[in-house]
Amino acid sequence: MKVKNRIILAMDIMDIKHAITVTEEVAHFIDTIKIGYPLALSAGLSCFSKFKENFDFKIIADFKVADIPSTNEKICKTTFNAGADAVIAHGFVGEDSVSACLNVADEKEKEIFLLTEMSHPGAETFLKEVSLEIADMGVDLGVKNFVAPSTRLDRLSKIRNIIGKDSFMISPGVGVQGGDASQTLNFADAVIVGRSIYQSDDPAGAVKSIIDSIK
Ligand code: NUP
Repeated sequence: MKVKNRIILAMDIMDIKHAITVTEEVAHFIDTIKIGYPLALSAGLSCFSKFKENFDFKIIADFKVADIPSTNEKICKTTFNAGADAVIAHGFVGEDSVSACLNVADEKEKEIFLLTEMSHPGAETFLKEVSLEIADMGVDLGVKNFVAPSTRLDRLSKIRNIIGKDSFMISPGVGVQGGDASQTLNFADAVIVGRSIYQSDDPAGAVKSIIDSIK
């Protein structure tokens, strides 16, 4: 996946009209959007097609899929059928659950992003212990796309070493959570940014200043 300006907009505004209005302001700079539970649960899965009608964007569904294989399969099928180009899946559930997501993605010619370590402080309690092994497992399974935190650059760097330079890595946590876009992009291929853009009085200006900071 190639991402324009190396910035993915995390659209967590929960009102679809407002979400589209704010996205319009930054649409010139962006070609990939991440939609998760906040908007999908408020507006329904039809929010994917609404975005597709309005923008020529790729959509990453951030559903952090983390169930038994047969349920993961159903979740991924429904999400891809609704128009998502990629789905984020959790790795801690193990090989069979991740494989179920990968199989559906292959069948539908879509993509899976494997979530390794998360960006919030609570991830240190449990997830950090296993995130490098999750990355390893992803490589063994043939996963091509990974998610890892911009808030812990040492971990981001370790995860990059495991997945190799040819894997694609996207990184949330820039801005409000404390991560720095430019430093993150030393390891990641693109940053995921939400509140610093969509809560700004000037979303386009906010995107521009990130672009300037990463040049
Ligand atoms: O580890 C993760 N951290 C994280 O923030 C994995 C995620 N998917 N996210 C998501 O990235 C989070 O749910 C939100 O949609 C986005 C970051 O948003 P913000 O902190 O820039 O507002």
